[in-house]
Amino acid sequence: MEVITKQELINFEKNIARLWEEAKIPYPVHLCGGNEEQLIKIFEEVKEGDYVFSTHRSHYHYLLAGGSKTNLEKMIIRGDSMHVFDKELNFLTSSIVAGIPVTAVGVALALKKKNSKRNVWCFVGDGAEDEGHFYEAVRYVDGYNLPCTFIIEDNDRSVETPKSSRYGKSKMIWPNCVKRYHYIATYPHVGTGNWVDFGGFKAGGNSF
Ligand SMILES: Cc1ncc(C[n+]2csc(CCOP(=O)(O)OP(=O)(O)O)c2C)c(N)n1
Ligand SMILES: [Mg+2]
Repeated sequence: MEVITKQELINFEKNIARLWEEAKIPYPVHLCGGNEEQLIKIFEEVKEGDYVFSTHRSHYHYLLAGGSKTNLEKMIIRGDSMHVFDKELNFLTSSIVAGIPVTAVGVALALKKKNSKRNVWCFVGDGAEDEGHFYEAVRYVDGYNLPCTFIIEDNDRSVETPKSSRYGKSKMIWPNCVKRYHYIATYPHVGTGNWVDFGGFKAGGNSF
């Protein structure tokens, strides 16, 4: 798989932000940022032919799964930032929070039945971690030992709300098929100010 660098990832999103600012993308876009190093490391384990399932914030996952920048930019410009799909790469997203784990489980079950060596990698945000659909998917994968790893991308935000406001001090202990990484998001958030001047790619007025 072609290796993409941290700087290339950042540059890609900066370019998308610029296109959005120039009103060349009249659709919602969820930028990535701040999690480049963690993702590059995780993707070292992803093998060609594996399935990668992502969320509304999928640009980095697609590029790291081997997707082409040109192809992704085209998809984003035509309004598909939240619906990135590539059959050749076994790459699929869902913009519904916690919508994708159930698909990941189904594919993992099929892979197991076929004695395939392929794995499923399913990314979710910490907001999706709150949802019942995620719990059900994890339980099934754990219970039937399916070839699926869930990765919680924990930026301590579901839109603008931190975990402490959502669930107090509650901390779930998940089985081994669930991994987590933490990051401080650097993308600008809608409603927090600085969409116009996203200078330095930091969220102005947003206290992460
Ligand atoms: C079922 C559903 N409810 C609400 C939304 C609106 N929504 C979009 S992103 C988001 C927050 C998701 O937070 P998280 O899963 O932590 O992902 P992050 O944006 O932090 O990467 C919400 C509620 C949605 N997409 N789907
Ligand atoms: Mg989050």
